[in-house]
Order: sequence, then structure tokens, then C-alpha cells
Amino acid sequence: TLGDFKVQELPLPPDFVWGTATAAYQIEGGAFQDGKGKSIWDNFSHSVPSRTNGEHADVACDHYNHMPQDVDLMSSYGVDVYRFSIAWTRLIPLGGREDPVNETGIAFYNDLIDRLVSVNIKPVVTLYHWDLPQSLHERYGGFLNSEEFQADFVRFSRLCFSRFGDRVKKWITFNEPYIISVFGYHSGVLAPGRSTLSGGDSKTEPWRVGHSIILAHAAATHAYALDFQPSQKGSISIVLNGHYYEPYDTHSEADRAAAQRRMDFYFGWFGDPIFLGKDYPPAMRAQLADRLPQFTAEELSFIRRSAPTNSFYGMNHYTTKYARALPEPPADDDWTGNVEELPTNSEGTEIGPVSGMSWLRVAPKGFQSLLKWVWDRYHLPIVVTENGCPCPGESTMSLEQVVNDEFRVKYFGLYLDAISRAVYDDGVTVEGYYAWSLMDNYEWSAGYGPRFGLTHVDYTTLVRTPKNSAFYLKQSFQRRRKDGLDKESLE
Ligand code: PNW
Repeated sequence: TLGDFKVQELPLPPDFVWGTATAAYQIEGGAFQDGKGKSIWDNFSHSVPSRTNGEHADVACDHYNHMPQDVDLMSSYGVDVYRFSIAWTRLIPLGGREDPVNETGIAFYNDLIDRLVSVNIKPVVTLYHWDLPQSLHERYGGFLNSEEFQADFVRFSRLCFSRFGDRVKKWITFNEPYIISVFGYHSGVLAPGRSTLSGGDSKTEPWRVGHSIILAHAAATHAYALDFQPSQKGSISIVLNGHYYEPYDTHSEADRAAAQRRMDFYFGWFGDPIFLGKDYPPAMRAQLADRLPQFTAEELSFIRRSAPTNSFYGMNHYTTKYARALPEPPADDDWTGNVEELPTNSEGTEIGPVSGMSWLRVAPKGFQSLLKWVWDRYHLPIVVTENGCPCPGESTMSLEQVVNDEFRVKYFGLYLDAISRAVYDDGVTVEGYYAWSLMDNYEWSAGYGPRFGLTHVDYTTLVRTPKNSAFYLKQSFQRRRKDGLDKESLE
């Protein structure tokens, strides 16, 4: 339980924004409606159902057919922004730069954006949240063919900027390149499900995929900065996920180094090239040698030149772990920096109570530390683009119990207090907070089990029911921003 924790409702700046986040495949349904093409997730969830708890997202929350109602719901929560992703395969069913555009798909997102704007909610758009067109994967190996992928991704991005950029002022190129690379190409638990066991190469493919994401990100932001930003005046960045790591044994030099190295492998992998225009972190070079692709001098200088103005660091964050140095040399397919991750430290203390998913424990102090770690390293305003949790036992509870989501209310309260401390005690700039998620949805390989929503979704009737946490966030932001005002005027 969370009995030992107390929420303090600490203040936040008056201009701090809050909202909710979703992703197309997790909520939309309408998987083959109105000319939508097949993505690697349509393929992954159907071809071997055991990989996704026997479940697919052909219908999911059927947001594609309930969209106006979902916008009204958000409006009733009082959100300032809504982060959603665009399904590439709705806009270009076959995905490629020569392939035809599907105007019906464009019309859906135009309608969504117009409705958001009409109720004063700012749209924040993720271009890629894991749903690569299946045909690009089949034609040339998707991310494994960096040049082809980059050209197709830039074409798709330009289409979005030109059709939606008059109203969309915040863009995210990729959601969580770390998860795409490691879970898609090392363990293969997410689409496209590649690993050494299934015809891939877990030693090299994750690093090649990461490399091509970095270059495609740079190419898309370059296109935006050059051809769209001057007139549209928006901002664009990427969203990186990651845990914070505390040393397993604080007295062990090796464990302290392991915690930092683990974060180099998590955040530095993408953050150093993208935000600093530098090579991968030295710890990664040292361990991975030539398994890690090289940047040419031109590529690094292109990345630097493509860094857009008024950018931000998009942070998806859920939990903290302990890091313990492993005694043996790393395996060739290690991606962790040779670090063991544990929920309990050398003194037997748990990092925090477990939520409805085993990897996600409540540890708000680690969140505060990570905000400072990222700020110190990249000096960019931070937007928390995802944060949230499923409550313990929620997947088997009655509607009445699910709606009374005390655990989630407390999780949000504690994590918002952590932001306040980062802002006022540590001097970190944090601009906004997007709760994951607007509603219960398809949780990838875990199917419909875990419920991360502020809104309960009955997957049979598709009825939406707000949970207490939705009203908590609405009221909490009113209180905290008012107090933030007082606090600032006192100073
Ligand atoms: C994020 N982990 O993924 C995604 O962006 C969402 O689509 C997803 O629903 C959400 O978090 C909740 O899981 C993650 O194991 C998946 O560390 C797994 C991890 C982290 C993030």
C-alpha cells in the first residue's frame, strides 16, 4: 500500500500545462476501416497471439468511432493539452514515399484537431508510436535499412506538418526509441518481434535500429525547422523513456558507477547525439566497440545543424530501480551496461510499493532526481510526456472498485509533488505533465490486462466511466497552480 507516503499538494508554476496522452494503436481500433493499411502491430498481434496475451487492437477503445465523445470527456477533465499519435498507415496505407495518400485518414485527424482546438485543448502530436507500416518492414526491413526508412519517414512527417501544422504547435518524432530498439529487436517482445531466436541478431540490431532512429529524427526536425517552423512557429523534439537508478549498495564505488552507466545506456544513447550533437556516451563505446554504429563527421554536424530552436526534452517516466555492478564481463548481447536491476537494495529496502505491473513501483524521489539529472545534462525545458500507473489488482476488479482508484490518485499526487520539488528546490525547468493515459487501453504485450486510464473502458460495451483520479488531477492542478502563483509573487 501507499500508507507511508503523504501527498503534500506542493505548488506548480501558474503557466504549467497538464494533459493526457494516448497512442493510435492502443486506442483507435478501426484497424482496417476507411482504407487504413496494416502496421507491424496489426501483424504482430494477429500472427502469434500468445505474444500479446491472445489479444489484438482491431477494436480496442474504438476511439476512431467515438472520437467526439472522447474530446468532450477530456474537456470535462479541464486538460490544457492532449498528446496523441497519428497512425502512419491511415495516412499512407503502404507507407512509402511513392505510395498514395489516403484522404479519409487525413480527414479523421483534421476532425480530431479541429474539435480539440474548438474546446481550447492544444494538440501535441507523436508522429511515430510504434506502428510502422508492415509493407515497409517487408520491403526493406524497416528501421534496419536506415536510408530507405529515413526517406519514407521524412515524407510522412512532411505530410503531417503541411496538413496539420497550422493547428499543431508541438511535435514529437519518435516515442521511446529505446523501447523500439531493445524490445523490438533484442528480446522481440514487441513488434516486429525480432531477436537472435527468431532470425534477427540481438547483438547488433538494437544499436543499428537506434542509429537509424537518431538520423531519421534529425532529418525530420531539419525539414520542420527549414520549411515549416518559420511560418508555423511550433516546436519539435523526441520522447525518451527511462527509469532512474540508485546504487544497490551506496558504499560500493562499483554500484555507484553502475547506476550512472545504466543511465548512460538509457538516456545518453539517444540524448547525447540528439541534444548535444556528440557521439554515444564513452561507456557505450567502451563496451560495445564496433557493434555500435559510427557517426560520420557529416552526420554529427547534420544532427547539430538540425537541432530546432525552442526545443524541449520529452520525458516518459514511471519508476526507479536499484543498479548493481555485475562481476563478470558483459555478454555480447548485453544492452544494460552490464548492470543488474533490482527492486531491493543491499539493506533489503524496497525502492517502493508495487503497482498493477511488476516493473512499476512507486518511487517519487527517483523522479525528482531524474528531472535534475536530465536538466544538468541537457539544459532543456522538460515536458513530462507520460507518467502514470495501473492500480494493484485493477485488472480483475468490478467497475465500482476500478473507479475508486485511490492508489493512482496517490501516485499522481506524489509524482506531482516531486515535480514541484525539482522546480522550486533544484531549479529545473519543467513545462508540463501529461498523464498516461486518457483511458484504459491496449497495453501492448500485456493486452487489456493493465489499466492505466483516468477513464475506465468497458471493452464489451465501450462505455467510458471517469475514475476518481481524473477529478483529482483536475482539482489538484487548480490548487497547485494557484499556490504557485502565490509563491512566485512572494519572491
Ligand atoms: C510506454 N518498461 O512504454 C509507452 O509509451 C506506452 O505506449 C505504454 O502504454 C506505457 O509506457 C505504459 O507501459 C513503456 O518496461 C513500456 O520499462 C515498458 C516500459 C517502459 C515504457
